[in-house]
Amino acid sequence: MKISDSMTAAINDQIKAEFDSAYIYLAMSAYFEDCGLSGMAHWMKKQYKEEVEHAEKFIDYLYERGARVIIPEIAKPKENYSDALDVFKTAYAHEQYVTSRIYKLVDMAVEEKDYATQSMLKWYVDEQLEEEDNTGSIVSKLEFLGKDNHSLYIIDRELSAR
Ligand code: OFO
Repeated sequence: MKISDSMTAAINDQIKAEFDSAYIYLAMSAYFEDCGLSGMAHWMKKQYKEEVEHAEKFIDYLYERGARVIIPEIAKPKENYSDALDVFKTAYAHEQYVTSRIYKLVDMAVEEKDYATQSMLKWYVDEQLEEEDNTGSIVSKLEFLGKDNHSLYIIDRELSAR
């Protein structure tokens, strides 16, 4: 069955959102490098690569459905943050936003009775659960341990193991 034009457009829009996410995390990685927090920079760089994979997975899905992929323009990400907690709070809020986008795609696929897209999106629903949990738990850790250099050193070392 042919994928609808509206679903193709919505997935193309999500491809852009995934690349935008990638750039946001790459900019966060650069911010951490500049602060000398190389473990956090490493964590964000990994996140950037994951987001590129998310975009590619959508691209491959549209290819599979014989639909046209539009390679998007990527928005310039924010460069500066007040501290590590600010960065991870922003990342957590961003993942909640992305989850809401994925849920809208699911709603659309259900409305259109597009079972193949519903099945494909299941992976993203599960992935978003993990993404929110990952960023949210780092926010909790930063809030719990505080912002002093010793706490930052411990969390930075922990994140370097990702
Ligand atoms: Fe693609 O999950 Fe984060 O944004």
